[in-house]
Amino acid sequence: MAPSTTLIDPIPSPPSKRQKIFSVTGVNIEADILSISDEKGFEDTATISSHPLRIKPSGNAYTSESNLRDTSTGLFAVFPDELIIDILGYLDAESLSQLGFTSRGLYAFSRHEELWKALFIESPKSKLPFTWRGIWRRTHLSLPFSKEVLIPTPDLFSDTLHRPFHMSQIPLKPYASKIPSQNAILCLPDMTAEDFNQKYSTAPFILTSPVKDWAGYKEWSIASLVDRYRDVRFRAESVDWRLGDYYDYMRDQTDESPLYLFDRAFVEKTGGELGRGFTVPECFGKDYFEVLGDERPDRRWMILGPERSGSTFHKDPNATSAWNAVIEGEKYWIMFPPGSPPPGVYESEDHSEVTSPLSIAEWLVGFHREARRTKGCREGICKAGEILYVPSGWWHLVVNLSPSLALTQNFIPPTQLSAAIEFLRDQPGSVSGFNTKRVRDPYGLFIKRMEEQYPVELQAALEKLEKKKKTKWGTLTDTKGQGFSFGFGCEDSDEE
Ligand SMILES: O=C(O)CCC(=O)C(=O)O
Ligand SMILES: [Fe+2]
Repeated sequence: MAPSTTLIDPIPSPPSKRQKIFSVTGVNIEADILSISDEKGFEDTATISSHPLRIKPSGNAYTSESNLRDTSTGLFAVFPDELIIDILGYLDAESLSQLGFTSRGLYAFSRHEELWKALFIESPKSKLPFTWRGIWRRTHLSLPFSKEVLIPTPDLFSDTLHRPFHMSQIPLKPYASKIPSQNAILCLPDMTAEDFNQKYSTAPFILTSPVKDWAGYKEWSIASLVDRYRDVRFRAESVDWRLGDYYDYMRDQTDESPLYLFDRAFVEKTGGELGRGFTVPECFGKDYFEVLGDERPDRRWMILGPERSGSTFHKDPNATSAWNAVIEGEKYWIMFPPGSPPPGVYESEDHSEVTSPLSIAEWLVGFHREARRTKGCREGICKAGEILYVPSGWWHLVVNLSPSLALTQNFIPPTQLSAAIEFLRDQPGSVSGFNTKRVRDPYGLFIKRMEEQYPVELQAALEKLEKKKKTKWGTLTDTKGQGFSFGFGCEDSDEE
């Protein structure tokens, strides 16, 4: 592939020192000790490890006499790097390994971890108990670290091969520090339902007390959960892994976007034990989606992931709001109000699709600075024992600053009823989570149930929508009637 315009390793500042790092995965690698700083001068001395095979970004090819990707990949050399990876994606493990023996260039391509991740996840091995071995390739081949032979290819320049590992090494904590005071999400100890409905339900906030009072909160931790449910399978993206296997993975991996455990059946899987432990905070008590009974979409999830895992930008489904309670760890949230997609995120005209092909690290590296300066941006860190409220229609990206365990629930609070009705009525193609065999018309069903159980509230919400349609303001803005108010920082947010 033609070298890109990057002439040097795209790391913010030059390396000051090098040192040997002995990683948990057993790969001894040299690392650059770097000082990362932003335009406001935050400093974080961080370690960015070189690629395990010492592969470098494409731009460095300009300063080198040759590039293994051109001289040592045979006929593959005519293809762009991404296409080579796509083609290798059709090979089975045996063929991929054999191809790697043919040349140093193809050896480097054949070690690309994304290929091995796909091979393992799609293989029956991933459905059986397995031993996680620090990287996908070793895990798939059941290869102990001691049998691993690494041949460095420092004369191979490829953004495609270099980028994922590099992204996995970029320190993310600096992005969560020095939150500008005007962006800081409002923090309050607790809230009454009345205050929530009258003053606070249209902007994010963090409650700092309620989770600490949950029965069992003190006994819960990632480790105790794993101890008790080690052999129970939980959903992590497209796989159902035993919790013990996921825990081993979580503690020793270098993925750009670590597999994130997101399980909707955690109450059933733990014999009701986890369900009994939490109480919905009083202010979130009213939930109009309850009228759907068994026909409502999934509403609660247990979320577990390592440092750097998280959720890329999205809005919650069906214009629902959500609360997210952290049991262990810390989460950095960056949010934007309805109608204001974050920089770098593009929505289709009918709002049915969101395009953000970027990983969390890529988005932070490329867009965080601009996002912070964008009107409406809200940021905060939700710590263990705290709960964050996500209002309907708000965009959010979440990154775990340390290994985190959280519970989350989606709901329709009174002030967001009209937003949910509008969504179900006007965006049927984007409605999700319903069992389509049982529910053919989610909007019709919701209206029918509301008429039966809350006719007055339904009428008021429909009138609100009618009024919105008639007013010029309503047609000019698509904010679902939600403004956003400026918050006050938590005591310990880093004000400038
Ligand atoms: O904890 C997280 O990663 C955020 C989860 C989230 O945004 C969601 O469940 O919709
Ligand atoms: Fe969400």
